Amino acid sequence: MEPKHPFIRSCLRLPVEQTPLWLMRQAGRYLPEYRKLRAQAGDFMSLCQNPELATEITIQPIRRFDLDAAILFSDILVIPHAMGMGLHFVTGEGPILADPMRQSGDIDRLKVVDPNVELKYVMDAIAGITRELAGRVPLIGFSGSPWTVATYMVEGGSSKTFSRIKGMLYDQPKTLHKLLDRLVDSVADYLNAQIEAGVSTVQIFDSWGGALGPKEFREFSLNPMARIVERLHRTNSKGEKVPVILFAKGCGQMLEELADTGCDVLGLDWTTDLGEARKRVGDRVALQGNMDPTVLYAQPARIDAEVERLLTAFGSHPGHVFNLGHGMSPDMNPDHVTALVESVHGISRRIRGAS
Ligand code: 1CP
Repeated sequence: MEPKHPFIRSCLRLPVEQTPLWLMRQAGRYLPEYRKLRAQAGDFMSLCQNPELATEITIQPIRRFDLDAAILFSDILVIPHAMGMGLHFVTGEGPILADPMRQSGDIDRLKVVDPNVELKYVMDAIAGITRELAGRVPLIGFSGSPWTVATYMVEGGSSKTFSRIKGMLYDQPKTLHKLLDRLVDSVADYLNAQIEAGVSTVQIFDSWGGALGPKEFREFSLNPMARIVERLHRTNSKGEKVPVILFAKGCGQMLEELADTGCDVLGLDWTTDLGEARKRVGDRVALQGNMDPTVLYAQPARIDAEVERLLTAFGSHPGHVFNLGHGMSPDMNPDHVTALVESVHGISRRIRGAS
């Protein structure tokens, strides 16, 4: 049976009347209703671990805007947390992971994760969200890529230089591979459990793939992601296809090789030209993206012009999911999101010739 939701249809390169969109970090601090719940919960991990609150936060942007997909409210760092690493979020500074991975013995101490045990709260949230959405829009599940999650586990938090993990990459490549192998298993099991729990699509975020040169990217980021894509269940229990999206930030030069992983959709950041990218990948994969998120700081008329430019660059072929090239920021104006959603739907209907 053919999927009916425009988002899933576009992921599978089936024709649609208007281009579907969702926004990375569409739930979060730019929404006053999120800030209210966040203040009540106290800390970010309490929100993630409470299925009722995670459900409510996932639905908030869907209530406010005519978006075509919801994304599970969680974080890529729940995996290291489930493996036994202490995790807390410091406002303004980001995540802090206790006792970072520095040598082989540290990796031996990590727990083997059963996603239906240590991450049961995520599966419960997925059940709650799918019940609440009742088929209105599909739900996207996600995980970080092994390389991106490993950067936090080795650095102990966010990094600008990646000095620890790149030191490990060049000095102790076997140790890094050992950690990445553990993460390939955990991420594949985790995403398959999300699919079993009811998500309609999964996205792998390789937010820091762009920190690597092409040779190192192939070995330490692309290869682990390809092994995960191979292991994912591409059909759910209802017999529906489950598209797989890879978003590798800063990796525009690797599109052909990313498409070779067998994923369905490639997420693009804003530094790649959308029209050129389409020419390069042809009909092999759908593309997702790629408006510079900072365009949302401009007035609605300027947002319209940028949407028109991007939709025209992609053209009327099937296989485009509109998105930002990276996540929303806390100081963005929700009214500009309303304008963006109207603009993408309205302009794409015209370009696709349906009105
Ligand atoms: O204080 C707060 O309220 C926490 C802010 C916040 C939020 C809203 C964090 C902390 N994570 C999230 C949610 C989140 N994280 C989602 C939810 C769904 C949605 O998109 O609406 C998703 C998909 C993520 C994924 C995530 N977390 C990524 C990959 C995507 C990306 O932005 O590149 C990364 C790198 C993280 C790590 C992380 N989580 C939070 C922070 C502050 C960071 C560090 C970012 C950095 O190192 O710069």
